[in-house]
Amino acid sequence: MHRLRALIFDVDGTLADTERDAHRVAFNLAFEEFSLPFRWDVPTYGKYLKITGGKERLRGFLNDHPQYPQLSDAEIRQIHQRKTALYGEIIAAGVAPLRPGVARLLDAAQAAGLRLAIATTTTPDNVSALLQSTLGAGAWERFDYIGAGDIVPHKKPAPDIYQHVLAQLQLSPAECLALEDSENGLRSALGADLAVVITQTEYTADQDFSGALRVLDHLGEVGQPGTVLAGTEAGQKRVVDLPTLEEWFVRGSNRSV
Ligand code: XBP
Ligand code: MG
Repeated sequence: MHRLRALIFDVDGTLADTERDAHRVAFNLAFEEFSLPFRWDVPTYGKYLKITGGKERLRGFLNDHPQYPQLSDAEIRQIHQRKTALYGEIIAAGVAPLRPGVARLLDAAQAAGLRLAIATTTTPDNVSALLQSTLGAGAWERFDYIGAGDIVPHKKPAPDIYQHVLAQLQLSPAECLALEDSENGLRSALGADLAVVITQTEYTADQDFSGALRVLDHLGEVGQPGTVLAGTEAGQKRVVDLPTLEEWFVRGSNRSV
């Protein structure tokens, strides 16, 4: 049996609910600036969120809509670069607070000597903007390693980003726990042999989380517990702290979903 030695966090949807009111809005502002004849409403964005990576998402949308200008890879990169800058401005304005329990768990893990890491498909500048606006200066340094964006060729649901982060941490998957919000993230982490706890979002609530240790609405705070949504503990209220994660992790072979 292995001891839990690191927590690996996804970013969008897991650290903060960034997609609807930050990424989507930044894409639309960029589309406007580049005089593109389409915008992404909330349901449309939800549909294309299944394609991870902003550049890949835009390409996927254009493939489905031949009536719109078919942009070159260079044009998509340029639009995406502007979207990243706009996202940074939106996040700096404070629209995406950390989800319940995230700051509490980060503090507890560090106090207990666990290592922290990030595995995300989002652009590194976006991680930096979010950490800065929510946890302040120096937040990046709290993580032993931050794996983000195009650092690996294949984004989630491929396991590459988690395998890359594990290699950088020099830890085995049996020593780490991943925290995710989406099916793509879950598949990526499971593909790297990691145990996974899901905190779902409005956009991911109908997804298939089979194979996760637990699925909750959020990690909870004292006085505002999260709810386990599936499996043997379904309906239980939990403030997910480090002992809770360790218990789920150790009993991981007894997967409940
Ligand atoms: C979510 C994503 C990202 C963001 C947009 O990443 O798929 O593509 O939606 O960011 P995760 P970019 O849940 O792994 O954090 O436009 O920078 O790709
Ligand atoms: Mg996510």
